[in-house]
Amino acid sequence: MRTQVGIVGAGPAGLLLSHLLARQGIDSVVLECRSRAYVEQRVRAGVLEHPTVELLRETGLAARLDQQGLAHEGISLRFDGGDHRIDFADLVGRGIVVYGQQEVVKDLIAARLADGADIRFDVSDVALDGITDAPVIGFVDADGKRRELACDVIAGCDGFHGISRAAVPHTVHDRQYPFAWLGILAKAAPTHHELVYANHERGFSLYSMRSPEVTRLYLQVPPDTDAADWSEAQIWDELAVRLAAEGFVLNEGPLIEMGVTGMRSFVAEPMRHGRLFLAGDAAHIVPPTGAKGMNLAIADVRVLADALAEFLRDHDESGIDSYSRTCLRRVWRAEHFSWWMTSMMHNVDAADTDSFTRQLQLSQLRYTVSSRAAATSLAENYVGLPHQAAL
Ligand code: FAS
Ligand code: PHB
Repeated sequence: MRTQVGIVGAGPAGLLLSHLLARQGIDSVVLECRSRAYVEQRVRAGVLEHPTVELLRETGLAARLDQQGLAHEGISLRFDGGDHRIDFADLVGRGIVVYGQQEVVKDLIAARLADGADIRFDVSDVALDGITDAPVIGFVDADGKRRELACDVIAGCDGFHGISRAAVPHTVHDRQYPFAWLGILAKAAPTHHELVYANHERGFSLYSMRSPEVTRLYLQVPPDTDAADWSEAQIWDELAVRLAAEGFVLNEGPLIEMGVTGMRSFVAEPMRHGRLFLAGDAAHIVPPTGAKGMNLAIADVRVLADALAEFLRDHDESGIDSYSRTCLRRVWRAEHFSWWMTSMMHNVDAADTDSFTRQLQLSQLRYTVSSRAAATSLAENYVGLPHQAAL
């Protein structure tokens, strides 16, 4: 087999890269170790930044998003028993759209297959070779046949647990947090029209949603928590305590999905080695408090698609030479914002409610919601700095 770009991974990064390359006349093959059904039902991110929504619209991927996505013009920070709204529209003149990552993946797969793209699901034994000069991806196809895909470049879009990062000599920046998130998806109509981030002395909780029928909720839990440690009743009871506020009603309902997500800040530098380019979670991880994970993956592949098109079509290497440096400026901006939101919202030691750290947190929260300058800083980072911003 031969193609111009061999893409490992059919998550948001790999699928969008394939789409953006095709729009520039560059062909690719996407190799995915899971089934189509698995990647389309995997519940993960929920918030699309403004630049992400604009890019999906500009590239013909937003039909369902514009029908079903929930446009939001702000979020609330809940602490000291009260709500404090951050008004994105007033502060920065743009907002976000709440639309599940699995819906984005479904839209991308449908668009790529309608375009005749070669996406191989259920592959195994993926191995990268010749990445400095003549890349070849070895793999076993879904039908059990061993194959070799010769390509001009390889895009490692295989997520944090993929194989690509190991093939790049890299430096690691890694920070793990002393807590995790227990997330539930419930068949319960949302009772509030925007997201609520709550800092409670018992721990952080997040109120989100997916549709007029489905609520998405998270609880800060100890880092080694097993979802089986919590009964549904215990989850709803704890959410009711941490999200309590005047006039706020929490609708309960049957759980559709439940899982525990670890909290980690991770960056592998550089994001390129020879003809191998890393994008998305393969290169970096952020704690989900800033709703940046998937958006960062999309920002990476926007840069990578242009760089590879200039290289493969126009024989101009400037884009691939600056790829890692360009992406890492945005990566570190998102890493900082996600660390800042995580540090401000999570009560690190629920037993020590008067600690120095807690007083710092409360002061940061009070300042953020009372200063227009501080609120604007949160707003412009949360809705997403423009992809062309000099960071
Ligand atoms: P992905 O991990 O999405 O995709 C990588 C793909 O590569 C996968 O389909 C995988 O099966 C495949 N793959 C792996 N190894 C392979 C191999 N050897 N061969 C072939 N294919 C291979 N972000 C948020 O903004 N908000 C959230 O609430 C949030 N929640 C999350 C919850 C969980 C449990 C996880 C793991 C992540 C969460 N994220 C969240 C982050 C998430 O949205 C990622 O940022 C996003 O999926 C990144 O997209 P990709 O880089 O495409 O990686
Ligand atoms: C979600 O809706 O899943 C979500 C929203 C905001 C976050 C993280 C997750 O910061």
